[in-house]
Amino acid sequence: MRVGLIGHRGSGKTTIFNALTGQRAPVGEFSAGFRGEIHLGVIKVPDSRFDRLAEIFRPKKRTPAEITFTDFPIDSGGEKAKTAAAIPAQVREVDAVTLVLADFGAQPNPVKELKDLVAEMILADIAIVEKRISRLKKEMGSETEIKLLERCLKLLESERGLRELSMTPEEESLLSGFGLLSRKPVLALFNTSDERAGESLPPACQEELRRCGIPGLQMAGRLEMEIAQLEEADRGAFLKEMGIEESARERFIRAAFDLLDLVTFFTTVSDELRAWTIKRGTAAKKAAGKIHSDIERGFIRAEVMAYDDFAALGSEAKCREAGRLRLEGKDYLVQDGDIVRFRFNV
Ligand SMILES: Nc1nc2c(ncn2[C@@H]2O[C@H](COP(=O)(O)OP(=O)(O)OP(=O)(O)O)[C@@H](O)[C@H]2O)c(=O)[nH]1
Ligand SMILES: [Mg+2]
Repeated sequence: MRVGLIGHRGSGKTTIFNALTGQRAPVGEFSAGFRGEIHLGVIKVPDSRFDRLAEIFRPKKRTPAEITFTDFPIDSGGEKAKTAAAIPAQVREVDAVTLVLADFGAQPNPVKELKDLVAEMILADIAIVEKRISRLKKEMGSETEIKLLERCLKLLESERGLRELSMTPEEESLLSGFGLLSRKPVLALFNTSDERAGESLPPACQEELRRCGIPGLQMAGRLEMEIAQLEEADRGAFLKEMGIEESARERFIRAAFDLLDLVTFFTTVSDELRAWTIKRGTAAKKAAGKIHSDIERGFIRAEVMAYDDFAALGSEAKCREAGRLRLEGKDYLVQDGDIVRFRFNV
């Protein structure tokens, strides 16, 4: 899963990026010379079920689920913010957006930053949708698509995100290529000062989040960055001393899975155990597309075992015997922990 970090100048994007990935990308005023640079970091998603499956299968290769974080240079909140150019085009390629909001320093106003960013994402989508509509009109393109895009435009112009639009799967796929920002899952991350580590979100923030339908979490970025940059051996003791139970990374992963409603399924193909992240409620055929578009296209059926059954019975043969190996069709909704083998034909 690709997660993009965006936020106002100096809101702590790179600090949070370091906290989540353990990297040492330059932060603060000294980072001025590095502005414009994109930072990329990959972390593995810890999962005790994955570890247990690895013990049972003893696969040659183990590929846990990963999250790739991208820290984008951005002009949000600055001059460009009043145009559609504030958010770089690459953000369209991520699966989920995290808004980093400064809630530290002399006069923080994270609620305003949140509102600005939501507005900027809408502005950027308006530009894309308008351009596409005028092109379709000029080239006598599909009426269906024009109608759909005009519906989108109307909503955007009333300052509402496309997340609110209910669409048929066909409409969904018409739009999927544009990477519309206001349709992406979003998480608001309030970056607080060290003293407020572990506190819950103030009511004003919670209210604004509710209003725009965005889930939020709080993190003391600078402190968490320092912890993440400690040597592995010192980290545990430090966390204990500070009374912190879970690192920023663990907390973020849990929040992301929870708030973005993600689940994990496992595959074991050619001696590789692999974990995949999908949205809860994804149909088997679409989940197959996560692995390869050929498997989606040529989907025949999925052979599924629930993790709990497999862990209890200990082998595929035992699952089969106990009637716990199921054959599922393309519309089966893949469940958290499913161990899946796709049958396909290309
Ligand atoms: N007190 C405090 N300071 C922070 C926190 N997070 C970031 N800062 C400070 O804010 C400044 C900017 O942090 P960066 O992480 O570089 O912010 P950024 O959003 O990446 O900035 P640009 O890339 O320039 O837009 C630095 O001086 C940080 O030390 C925090 O949680 N608490
Ligand atoms: Mg930065």
